[in-house]
Amino acid sequence: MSVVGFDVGNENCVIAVVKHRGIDVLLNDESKRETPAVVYFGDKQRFLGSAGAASAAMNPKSTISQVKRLVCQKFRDPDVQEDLSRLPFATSEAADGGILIHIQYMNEERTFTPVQILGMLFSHLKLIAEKNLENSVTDCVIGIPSYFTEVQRRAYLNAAAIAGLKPLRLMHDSAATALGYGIYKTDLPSSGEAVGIVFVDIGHCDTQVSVVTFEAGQMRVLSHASDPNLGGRDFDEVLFRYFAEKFKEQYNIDVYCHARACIRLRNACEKMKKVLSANAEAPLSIECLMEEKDVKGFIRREEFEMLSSNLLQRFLVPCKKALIDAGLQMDRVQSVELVGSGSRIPAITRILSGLFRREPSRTLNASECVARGCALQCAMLSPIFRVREYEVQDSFPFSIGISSDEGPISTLTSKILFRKGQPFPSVKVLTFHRFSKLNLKAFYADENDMTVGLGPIISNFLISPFQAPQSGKTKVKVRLRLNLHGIVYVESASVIEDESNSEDTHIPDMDNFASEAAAGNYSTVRNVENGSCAPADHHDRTSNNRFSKRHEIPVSEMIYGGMTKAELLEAQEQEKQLAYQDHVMEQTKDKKNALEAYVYEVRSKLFERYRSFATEGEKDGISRSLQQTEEWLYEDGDDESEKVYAAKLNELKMLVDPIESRYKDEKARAHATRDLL
Ligand code: ATP
Ligand code: K
Ligand code: MG
Repeated sequence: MSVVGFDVGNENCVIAVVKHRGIDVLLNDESKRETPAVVYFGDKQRFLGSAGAASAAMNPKSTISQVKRLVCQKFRDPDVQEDLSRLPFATSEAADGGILIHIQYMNEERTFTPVQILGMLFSHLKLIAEKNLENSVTDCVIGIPSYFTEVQRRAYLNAAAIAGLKPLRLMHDSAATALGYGIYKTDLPSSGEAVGIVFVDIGHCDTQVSVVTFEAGQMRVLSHASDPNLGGRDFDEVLFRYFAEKFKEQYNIDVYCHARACIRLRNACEKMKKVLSANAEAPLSIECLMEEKDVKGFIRREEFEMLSSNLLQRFLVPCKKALIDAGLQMDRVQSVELVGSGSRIPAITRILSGLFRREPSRTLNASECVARGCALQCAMLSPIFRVREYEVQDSFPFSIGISSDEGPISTLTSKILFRKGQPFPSVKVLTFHRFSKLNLKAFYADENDMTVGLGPIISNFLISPFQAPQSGKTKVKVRLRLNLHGIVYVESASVIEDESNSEDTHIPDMDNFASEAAAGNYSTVRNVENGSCAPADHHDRTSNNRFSKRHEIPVSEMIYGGMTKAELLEAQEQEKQLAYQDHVMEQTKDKKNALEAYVYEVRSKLFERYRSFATEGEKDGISRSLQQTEEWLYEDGDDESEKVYAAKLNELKMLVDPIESRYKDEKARAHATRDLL
C-alpha cells in the first residue's frame, strides 16, 4: 500500500509519493512529470493523459479537456456557455441542469458527465502510480481549490470513487503547498512571533491566494481568497483575440468560423505566451491555418503586457482580500511564494512586487508543490507511515449557516454554525426541543464568500422519528461535523432523557449552541456517506453527575446536486467496462507487436543460428510463412483480435520450434562434451 498525492488541474496533473527518503514525483508513460488532463476517445479505446493530448489537434471533437472547471456547473450559466464555446467537443444540458458531454465512441453516441471524465483521469493517474510503485494505490490525498463548494467537493469524492481511490482528505491546494513549504523550513524562530507567508498559486484557469503562518512544528492557514476565472488561459485569449483580429485584416480570414483553426491558433498563442516569458518578442507562424493560407505574426512583450493590463490588475484583488481576511499587516509578511505554472509571466511578478513591496520568491517547485504537499499529508494521515509530528491547521473559506423549522407553522431560525476563517475539521453540538421530528438545513451564509455561482443550499437533514414524552417536547442533541474534506453533515442525533427531574423544561425553546474543541485530531475521518446512524442506546454521566439516557435517532440526508448511490454504482460499472475495453485493446496491440517482432527475429535467425539446423526445404517453408504473415499484418490482419494474433504466432512457432530444439540440443551436447574433457 502506498500513500499518494494527486494534483488534478484543468491543464496538468501531477502525482507525488512519499518514499523513505522524501517525496518523489512519478513519471508517466512518456517519462513526463506532468500529465495532461485529457481523455481522447479513439476508434476502439480511450487514450488518456499524454497519449490523449497527442491527438487533440487531429480529433478535436473526441478529445475532452478542461473538465475540472465544468464539474457541477450549470449548462445554462452564461460563464459556462462562454467556456463551452471555446471547447471543441459537443455538450448539452443534462436532466439536472448540469453538463453532458457527447462522444461518438465505438459506433455509438455516448454521453458522459464532467465527473465521469474526471473519474477517468483519476483512473489513469492511479494506473500510472501503480505501474511505478508496483503496488496497489487506494489511499490518497487530492488537492482542490479552496473556492470549491460542497457539491464540487462531493463530486471530487465521487470521481475518486469511480476510479477506486479512497481520499483520506481533499486538501486545499494552498494548504498542501504550505505544508510542503513548512515541513522542510528549518530557519523558523523556535519561539516568538509566527512567520507570515503569502502563497499565490496561478494555474491555467484560476488564482488562489492564502496567508499562512509558520512556527516550529506547525502551520496555520489564516485565510483563503481566490478568483476562479483568472489564470494562464486568459493570457492565451488576449493573444488569440489580437491575432484573430489581425488576420481578418491581413489575410481576410475569420478563425472564429473554423473550429480547427481556432484550436490551432489558441495552441500557437499559448506557445507564444511561454516564449514571451523568456524573450522580449515572439514570432507566430502557422501553415495552412484556413482557406489554405499560411499566416505569420509577431508581438513584443511590451505590447502583450499592455493588452493584458486589465488582467494583471485583477491579480491584486484576491491578494488584498486574503491579507484583509487574515488580519495580517504587510510588515508581518516575510515572503510571498509564487507557484502554479501560470505565474511564470514576468509581468505578474512585477505587479505583485508593487503590492507586497517585495519581489515574490520561487522557493517551491511551481508545478509540483500541490501534489507534493498532498503526498505528505497522505503519509501523515495514513497509519502505515511515520512522519515527523507536524500540525496542519487549515481554515475554512465559507461561513456555514444552519436553519431549523418546526413543522409547517413555525418560523425559520437561522444562525452561523461554522464561521469563515475558523479551523477545521470541527464539531458543533446543538440542542433542540421538538415534538417528533427535526428538520435542519445547512447553507452558505454569506454570498460574498461564494466565487462560483452554485447556490447557497448545502443539504437537508431529517432527524426522525423520536417520541415526545407525555409532558411535551423532547430534548434532542445534534452533533454536526465539518470534516477534513470541508463537507458538513450530521454525525449523530440523540434524544436526551433526563432521569433526575424536569429542570430542563425551563430552558427557553431556543436552539442552543455549544461548540466542541475544533478537532485537530484526524483519527475520526468518516465516510461522508455515513449520514445516518444505527439506533443505539447510551448512558452518559453529565457534568453535574446526574445520569441521563441517550437514544440515537436516525438521520436522513438530502444532498443538493451530485450523484446518488445508484448513479455512482452505475458510473463505477461503466468505468470498469471502458477500462476493460482499453485493456483488451492494449493486449491486442501487444500481441500484434509480438507477432511482428517474431517474424523479424526468426527471419534473421534463419541465416545465423538455424543455418545448419534446418533443411533447405524447411527454410523455404518458414521463409514463405514469414513473408505471408508480414503481408497479412499490413493488410487483412491489420485490425484483428488478440486471439487471432495469438493463433498466428502459434502457427509460426509450430514450424520453428523443432529447429530451435535441434539447435538447443546441439548446444547442450557441446556443453556436456566440454565438461567431460
Ligand atoms: P488549474 O490550477 O487552473 O486547475 P493547472 O494546475 O493545470 O490548472 P498549471 O499547470 O499550474 O495549471 O499551469 C498551466 C498554465 O501555465 C497554462 O496556462 C500554461 O500556458 C501556463 N504556463 C506554463 N509555462 C509557462 C511559461 N513559461 N510562461 C507563461 N505561462 C506558462
Ligand atoms: K497542476
Ligand atoms: Mg493547479
